[in-house]
Amino acid sequence: MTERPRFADLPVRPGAPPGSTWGLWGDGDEIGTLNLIGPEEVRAAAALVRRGDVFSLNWDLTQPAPAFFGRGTLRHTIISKYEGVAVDDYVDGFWPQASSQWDGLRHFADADHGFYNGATLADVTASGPGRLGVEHWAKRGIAARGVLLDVARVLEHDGGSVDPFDFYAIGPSLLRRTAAEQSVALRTGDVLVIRTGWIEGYEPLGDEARVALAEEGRPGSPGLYGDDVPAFLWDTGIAAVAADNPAVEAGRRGAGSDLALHKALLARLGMPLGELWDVQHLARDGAADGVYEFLLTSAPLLIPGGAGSPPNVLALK
Ligand code: UVW
Repeated sequence: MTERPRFADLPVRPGAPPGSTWGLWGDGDEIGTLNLIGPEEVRAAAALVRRGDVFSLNWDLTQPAPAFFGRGTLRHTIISKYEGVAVDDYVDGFWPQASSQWDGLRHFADADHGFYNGATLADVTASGPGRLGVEHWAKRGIAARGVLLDVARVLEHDGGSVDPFDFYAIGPSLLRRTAAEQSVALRTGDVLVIRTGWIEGYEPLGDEARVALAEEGRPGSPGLYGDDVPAFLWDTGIAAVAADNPAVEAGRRGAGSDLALHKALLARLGMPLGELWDVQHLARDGAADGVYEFLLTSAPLLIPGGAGSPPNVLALK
């Protein structure tokens, strides 16, 4: 691609929804803003591995329990065979979007215009491999520069404590401020990872509180919010955005959210959303060494026609 249009100049395809990248990478494009990560970005990201430390950002696949949004919790069975000299196992009730996940391009539509690049509900519900299936990401894999913005830490330093289960809007100004305080700049092709402190809030909860949270429908949480978020992410060149909360975007306790950013980011921009990523160790390391950029690798599962996948995501510093 020669020059990336500004958000204000989108769409490039006549008739496509406002703020959409539809047609920019061709009518048959399957990977959306992952197109922003080219060989040059991957090489530069690889150079960020200096110490050789590896951080997994994958949460326990059985968490949260109970799962949110009517999803199920994975059940694991282990069996011994061949008279005890071998062990096999299998899982039931595996919902690829129940724990740490990528929301794929099949996951969410613009109610008036359809799925990314104009795909229809029939296109994305056809079984087997097909349009916008997560297999397209799985086959290429994801390697990029990752940047952690530890918004929760900045807010804690302000002396304010943010309730991990209530609405708190994180918009461009707070992201810019966090980046400035961490002395890190965002660049084209980056995977932006945001820490809200949600998982640290969730893990100590007892069964009753967990059930109550799951029954709220959409749990409250701090997260991205605002009409200016899509333009900020696109004009900054962000290839994908992830957070440690259930939906990347902020949710109101009880009422949830209208998922406006799912529509604007997934359906219109074609931008992958990573949810429930466990960034606790990475955040502690960033606080200790002041380095918030790293090589990020992710190998989504090759689920033909999948709407999402665990990210299998690593950060290497
Ligand atoms: C829903 O689909 C409601 O949630 P999410 O994309 O956040 O997993």
